[in-house]
Order: sequence, then C-alpha cells, then structure tokens
Amino acid sequence: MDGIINPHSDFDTAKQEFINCLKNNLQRRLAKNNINTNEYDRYMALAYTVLDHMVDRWIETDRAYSAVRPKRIHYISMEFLMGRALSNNLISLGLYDVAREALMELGYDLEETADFEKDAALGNGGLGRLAACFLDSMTNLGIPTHGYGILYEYGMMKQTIERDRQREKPDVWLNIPYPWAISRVTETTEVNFGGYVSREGTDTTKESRWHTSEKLLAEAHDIPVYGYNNSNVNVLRLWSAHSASEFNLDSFSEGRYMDACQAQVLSENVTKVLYPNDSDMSGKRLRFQQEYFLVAASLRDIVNRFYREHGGNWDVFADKVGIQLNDTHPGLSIAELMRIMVDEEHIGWDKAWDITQKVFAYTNHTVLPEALEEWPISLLEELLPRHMEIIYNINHFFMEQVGIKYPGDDGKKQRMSIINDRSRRVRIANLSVVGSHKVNGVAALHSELLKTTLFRDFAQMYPERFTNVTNGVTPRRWMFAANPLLTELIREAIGDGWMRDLERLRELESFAEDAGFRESWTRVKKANKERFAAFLSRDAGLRSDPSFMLDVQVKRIHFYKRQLLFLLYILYRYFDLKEDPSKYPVPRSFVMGGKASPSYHAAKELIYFANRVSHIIGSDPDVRDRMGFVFLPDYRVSAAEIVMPAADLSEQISTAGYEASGTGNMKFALNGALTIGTLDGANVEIRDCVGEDNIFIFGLNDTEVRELRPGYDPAAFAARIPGLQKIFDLIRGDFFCADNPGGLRFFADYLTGQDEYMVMADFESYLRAQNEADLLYTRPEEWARKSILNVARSGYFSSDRSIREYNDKIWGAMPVVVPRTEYGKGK
Ligand code: 26Q
Repeated sequence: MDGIINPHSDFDTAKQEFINCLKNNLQRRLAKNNINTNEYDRYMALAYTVLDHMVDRWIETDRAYSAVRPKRIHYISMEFLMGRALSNNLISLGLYDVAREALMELGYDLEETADFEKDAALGNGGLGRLAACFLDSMTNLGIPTHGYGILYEYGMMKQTIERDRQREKPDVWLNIPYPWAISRVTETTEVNFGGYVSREGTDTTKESRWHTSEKLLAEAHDIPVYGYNNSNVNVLRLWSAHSASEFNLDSFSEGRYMDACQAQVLSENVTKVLYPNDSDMSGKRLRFQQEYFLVAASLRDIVNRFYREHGGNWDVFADKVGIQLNDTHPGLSIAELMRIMVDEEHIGWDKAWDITQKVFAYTNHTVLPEALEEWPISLLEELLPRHMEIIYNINHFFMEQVGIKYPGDDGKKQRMSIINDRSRRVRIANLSVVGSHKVNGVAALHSELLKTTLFRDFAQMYPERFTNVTNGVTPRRWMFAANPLLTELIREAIGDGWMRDLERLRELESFAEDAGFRESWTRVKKANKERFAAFLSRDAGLRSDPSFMLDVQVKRIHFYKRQLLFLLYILYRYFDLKEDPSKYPVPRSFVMGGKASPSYHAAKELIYFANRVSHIIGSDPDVRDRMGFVFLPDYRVSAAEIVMPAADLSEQISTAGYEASGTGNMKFALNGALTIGTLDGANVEIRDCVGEDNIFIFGLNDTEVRELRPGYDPAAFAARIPGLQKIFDLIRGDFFCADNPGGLRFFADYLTGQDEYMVMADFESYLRAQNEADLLYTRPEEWARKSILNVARSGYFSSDRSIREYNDKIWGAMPVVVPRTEYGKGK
C-alpha cells in the first residue's frame, strides 16, 4: 500500500512515508484533501495510518499460531477498561517519534491529536483495568491469548459535578466510528435462552435436548493488542447483541413485522450498558442475561476454533484450551462447557467434568461477602433450564465428596453447597471454585484471607487448589506512554534494558545518591505537575499549584477505601492552618477523584461533602498559599495517565483486610510517588519491595482490625484528638452547607457512631504519617532519593511478572515467536 514505511528506511524517509500514508488515508478513507479541516479527520487519518502499519503483524501472528497449534489462553471478563489506543499502538510499533515529527511537519501536535480519542471505558475500575493490562502482558510474553468481553454501547458513565453533586451522564462513545475494532460478521454466533429440556429417560446427567425459546445473535468485534517486545498480536473479541428474528420468517408471514422489529430492539438491550459495581443483585435480570450472553458466545467461539485446529479430539481439549474467569461474572462458563460436552459432543458426564476442571481457573477480586454473586434458582429455571439441571448435578456429586470427606458435618455441606437452600439461589463463587483447578487471590494478603475466611472450607478440602498471583500494571501504558519525561530520564541513566524487563529498574538505585540526577528527577516531577495543572484547568476549570506537594487519592468511591479519612485529614489541616499559618512546613495540593455507583447513596453524599469542603478551602485567602483541595471530576484512564505521573504522595488508605490488591498504588509508585498507606492489599508487598524507610505506613493491620471490631467505640477514639470535636460540631452546624440544613450531619453521626471502616481508630496514626511526609518534603533531596528508590524497586509490579506467574502456576502455555515483519523501532 502507498506510503507504508519500509522497515529499512532511515528516520527521515520513514517520516516522509508516514506523511504520504496519512495523506492517502485522508483522501481515500475520509474523502478530504486538506489535513487542516478538523480534528476528527486528523485523528481518523492518523488512526488508519497506524492500522495500516499493524495488519501485517496481525496476519503473521495468525499464521504462526496456526502452524504451531499451541495451547491458547482465554481471558473472559465482563470488563475491559482499555482507555485510549493511539499512543500505545504507536509506541508498540516503534513509530511514536516518526508520527510526532510527521505531524509536526504538517503543523500539528501529536499529543493534542491523540487527545481527541475517547476512552474505551468498558469497565468500572480495578478489575476491568487489570484485564486490559493483562492482555498487554500476555501479548508481550508471546502467549497465544484471546480476550473475550462485551462491546457495551454505553461504557462507564460520565461523571459531572453539578451543584457539588455527582450527576451521571451516558457515555456515548460510539457516536463516531471506533477505528480500532474490526467487525467480523462471519464470526457471528447464536446465544439461546428459555424453553424446556427433554431426554430419553430421567437421568439429567445424560445427553439432553434444550428446546430454546429465544435466540440472540452475538456479533464479533476484534480489537488487536500489539506487542512492544515482540511482533505478536493478540485479539480482544467483544460481542454485541442483535436480534435473530430475521431468521424467524414465520413471524413475517403472519404479518407481524412490527413485532419482529420490537424483538430486534429488545435483543440489542443485552449489550446496551455496563453495569456499575454495586452489590445489590436484585432486579438485575438483564445483567444475568449479559453474563450468559458473554459466556455462550465465547465458549462457542472457543469450541469452534478448537474444531478448526484439532478436529473433534476432545482428549486434547484441556491441553489446548485454558480459560481464566475474571471473578465470578463469567462463572456460568462452567455449566455451559459441561452442556456443550454432554449434550452436543456426546461426552459422558465424568469425562466432561474432568476436562472442565482442567480447563478453568478462577480469580477472586474481593472478600466483601455482600459482593458475591448469587442468582435466584427461579431465574435460571426460566432462562437457562438445562444449566440449572447441570448445576444441580455438579452440586450433587460435590456434596457426595464433602460427605465422604466430612461424614456427618451438615454445617460444612450447607456452607459449601452451590445451592443456597434458604434463599433459593445459586452461589456462583462456589460453582467457580468447584469447577476450577486453580483459584487465586490478587495479592499475598488477600490470597491468605481467602483461605481463612471466604473459602476456608474449600481451602481445607482442596489446599493445592488455592494460590496467589499478585496484580501488576503494564509499564507500556503506565510508564512509557503516561510519563515520557521520566522514561527518557531513566533511559539516559541506565539505558533501555529495563523497558523489556522491569526488574532492571533496580539499576537506578545507585543514581539515588547522585545529586545531579536527583535534581533532574525533581524537574521531571515538576513538569508533570505543570502538565496536570494545565489539564485540570482545561478539563474542569480548576486550579492546582505545581509548586505545592501533590497529594492524590483517585479510585472508585467506596467507604472501605476511606475517602472519608482523607477528607477528614484535609479539614483537620485546614482548621489548623487557619489558627496558625506556619503550623505545616509544606504547602500541599490535595486531589480527590473517583466515581460513585449511581445507587450508592452514601458514596454520592461523600462527593457532595468533598466538593463543599473544596469550595470553602479554595475561597479562603487565609490558606491560599498553604493548601488547595480539588475534586477531580470524571476520573478515568486518560485522567489517571496525567495525574499519576504528577503525584508526590499516593493515598492508599483502605481499612486493612478490605482492599483485595489495589493497582493504582502500583501505578503511583512506578511514577515516583511515595505511598502513604495501610498494610492492606498489595501495599504490603510495596512496602516489602521499596523498604519501610521509603513508605509511610500507618494504622491497624488486618488482624488488629478484626480484634478491635467487637465493641469498637469510634467516639472514644475521636475524643482523644483535639480538634476533631470542633470539626464534627461544624459539620452538625451546617458550616459546610448553610443552604442545606442537616445536609452533612450524617457524616458526623456516622464517624462517631457506626464507623464501619474504622476511620477513627486509624486517625491518630494517619496524622503521624502525614507529619512524617511533610517533614521529609522539607528536605527535597531526601524526598527525591526515596522517590528514585521507589521506582528502582517497583519493577516487581509489572503485569509481565503477574502473567509469568499465571502461566507458571496455572496455565502452562508455551510462548509462540512470531517472525518480525515490522518497521524500525523509532529513532
Ligand atoms: C457484580 C454483579 C453485578 C453487577 C456488577 C458487579 C461487579 C462489577 C465490577 C462487581 C465488582 C466489580 C469490580 C470489582 C473490582 O474492581 N475489584 C478490584 O479488583 C482489582 C483488581 O484485582 C483490585 O486491585 C481491587 O482491590 C479490587 O477492589
């Protein structure tokens, strides 16, 4: 094709070739001949140009995989929080510099052009972003991988702040064509619901026929994921729902045209919108349909590919197919694979069950019992009658095993049963544990807690099934793309070996002692704070002073994450400063950001509280040069990419025992922020890696939290801290909401009454840690030294390491090398 860069071109030739390709795309795909018209055309022409450079690698990968017929790993997830694609793809292709200079020659800025892209926000938060990082790492390790998810028409809702409250707006992200997905209309699969089951005889473990009553079509949309370290390309296949009614010709012959059209509309509802991560499952029938829709389409696709590659030889299925369940959301996969094998492939129950257990593995992301999925038996009977039978059978055989191992222990049976007899619901977590050969938590502490709390009985019965794989984040997005200045500085110091093996960041350690290097380090941080301040002003009309220490808490709003602790500290500091402006040695800019689930009332009130506090502090000239506080609206992947490189201090302050891992904590650390945090989730491992002198740890640990809980008296803790009483009085006296009497009283009452997440118990210790942070920041050289050591010692938190562990402990897949067909790697 015209303008494709010849891999042997030198930089200037490559640039000219890139410009030609861009102009060609502008003309032929967009029917424009002038790049100056508008940013949409510019962005699309650029995206098409990038795609033109990617397709050869994609095809070459397919060829290499087909030749090897390797074990393939399938990552099924209701969420993939991909964010933007353009810059990352340019980096993976080694064309970032070429593209930047090509655009520059045409008079445009690459960063600005890339800013036009909307985030693909097909996820709520940590779990969804982890899936995206994992696809990136699986590709970079050469593991033949397929991601499976849903192409929601509306992703994570947009958050605006109106009169200080969160308002949710639909995320209309497909109103312009999404260039990074290729629709594969020939890969459409059917998904069925409803009806009844028949068989010869009465044994439900035998081959049966499911007479379905409702048929949907799942259309495939493929998003390629490109390796940076290699030439591999793996695909994220997202399904969208469509009606199959055009096949129901009889309804037309009866003249029911409008009925058929209505069926069309109803079918498409299934993939209309991403559900928020609240734990109330009632009335979530559509969510259940989404989950089965993903499961059925993906399993069909996996089996089809297996047929193409291995015929119908089910003896090798478990050697060739691994399926990772991202939480219990795709847990119905276990029943679906059994159904396919028993009913369609004529494989007997026992052999089918053996294969199923070898294929599946399940990752748990929370110990909060209220977040466990339980679906009413009546819902399964109505929508998935055959699956309900299969689940009863799985449970029957499993209960037999439990009975053999623990004779007479009915409590055990009740707790471990897949069927909750009292609520008449199916426990998807128990199904997922029983149907998998491995179950993992996402950080060391979390995996231990799974074994002693949530899955205690299971861990006793099957100790070898439980394992840990600590989360990680992809350095391609979270360092190279998000923090080009730091990346360049590190390259100048230690070369680029670390960019393929993040543990080699350790080579930076000695530079912590180099005064000149520390100065450059601090300059980069300052520049990133300026970039953040510019973003904040452009995006939200808010101000943050880049000369202040930047202290950030960004994550979903949830009481266990304790945004209240942060907010209370901000208030405490504010009133202290009003009394004595010299009390704190360091001026600080506090940033809070995150979305509350639309039905999580208290979390939304917290956002209101934060915004009220932010206005009061922001409009007070007494403290203006000592502190600032803003609530960053619409926190999302692309905002994270700006704020994380800018942060000095990373707030990771959940009640110990509640945050499964956290991944923001890792992103901050890799970008040189110091962590102030509790011994929760992966914070424990961050402390182990960076060393306790280089992190501010405070608060109760998980054991102490458990021990303190009976008889916990938050008011007694509050009374110990002078200054807090005044804050509670002001809250109760409507100081922060004069126009809204009683509007914030809940928070004062909650903190001194229920305080479920023990904010008060940790407050004093948090104050001490915050003071330590101030003190250290008064010695910029020391701060920089610790910041450098944090980065140098955080290579462990690359998701490449996580994926290597998944492969060693769970999958056992062989990487496949794809021959290079690519273009030169930049300058
Ligand atoms: C369930 C049923 C119905 C509707 C929605 C949901 C649902 C959706 C999303 C429940 C939970 C989630 C998301 C959970 C999540 O993001 N957990 C986080 O996972 C991260 C990656 O492992 C961890 O780092 C975080 O600690 C954990 O909170």
